[in-house]
Amino acid sequence: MINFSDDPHRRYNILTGEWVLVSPHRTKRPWQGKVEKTTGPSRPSYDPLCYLCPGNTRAGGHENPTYTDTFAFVNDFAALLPDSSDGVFEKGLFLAQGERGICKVVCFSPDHSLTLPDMSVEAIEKVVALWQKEYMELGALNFIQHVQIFENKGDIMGCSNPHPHGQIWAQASVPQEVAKKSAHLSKYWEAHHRSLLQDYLAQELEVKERLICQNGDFVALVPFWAVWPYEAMIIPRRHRQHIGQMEAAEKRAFAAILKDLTQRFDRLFDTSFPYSAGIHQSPTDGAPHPEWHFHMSFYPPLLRSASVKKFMVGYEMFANPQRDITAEQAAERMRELG
Ligand code: H2U
Repeated sequence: MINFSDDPHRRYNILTGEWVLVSPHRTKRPWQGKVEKTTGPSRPSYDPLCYLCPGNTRAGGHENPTYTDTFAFVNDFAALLPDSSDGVFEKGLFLAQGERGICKVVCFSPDHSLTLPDMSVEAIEKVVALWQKEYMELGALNFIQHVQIFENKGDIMGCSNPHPHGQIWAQASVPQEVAKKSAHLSKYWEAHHRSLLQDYLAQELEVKERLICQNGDFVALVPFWAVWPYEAMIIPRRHRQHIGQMEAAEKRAFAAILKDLTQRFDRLFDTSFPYSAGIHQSPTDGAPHPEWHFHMSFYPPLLRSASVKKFMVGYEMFANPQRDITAEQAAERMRELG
């Protein structure tokens, strides 16, 4: 039998089919590195030089409206374009495919000084409503098969501006992370006619070891197969394929658990916690996708303090991801921060 808190072992990710190496015995080794507390500089509510603040002119020359809650616009430096070629290039072993799409930037608040955990549940609910609207509208376009909603937060994650914002990339093909999950969700659906993630959630609720926080409609937990030290996932209790299916009360509950989880993150190392977060949900390719169960994942890089991050290098680049602190230990710390 494996002792999860002592023995090196591998854990399987049921959504992607990938493995993570867990080395819990290594958490007992001495740590001689720095542990710093970094409370970033406080920011004004309005920055005349910020390209996302209301009323300001963006780099592309467009002027932002004096928006009062949320605001979405087409990225002035979009990675995908709606009218580019979608032709295929194939010559010998060289294969390429033109990719069309639409990229948008979503401002969460007009207040430059805030981040999601600082915002009220009511204000976060408006962000959720905008995500729903964008998913439905972009997904309804004929050439769009997938809509990726995400937030990149913090300098350490390469975020270019502290103004609270996220992005949406909608495109003509289903990207590979989603395709992997689709394959595993489908296989389970075909075999059991049940949502894989709903059955996984039921098991997590029974053992309780990896739960962080929950409300009537959502559960936040550290997944069994977490790769990042404090990786987390928000899963709806009901089988919802995409965020467009959330009713008014669920929208409020989603906003509430987003606030609860991100506040805990900020308390963990007493810093505005950096992460990449994204919503995975049913592709918009016109197929019914009964297998899909939407969820939001948080991949935060920090390991030990506001300045000590985990590096995905060496063995992780060449073999497979590895972690020391177990998912159970991470979840326990996150629970205590409530
Ligand atoms: P990041 O902070 O995650 O880099 O996102 C900011 C996005 O805002 C980035 O994709 C876009 C950049 O292209 N942007 C504009 O669309 N207009 C601007 O005036 C500056 C930045």
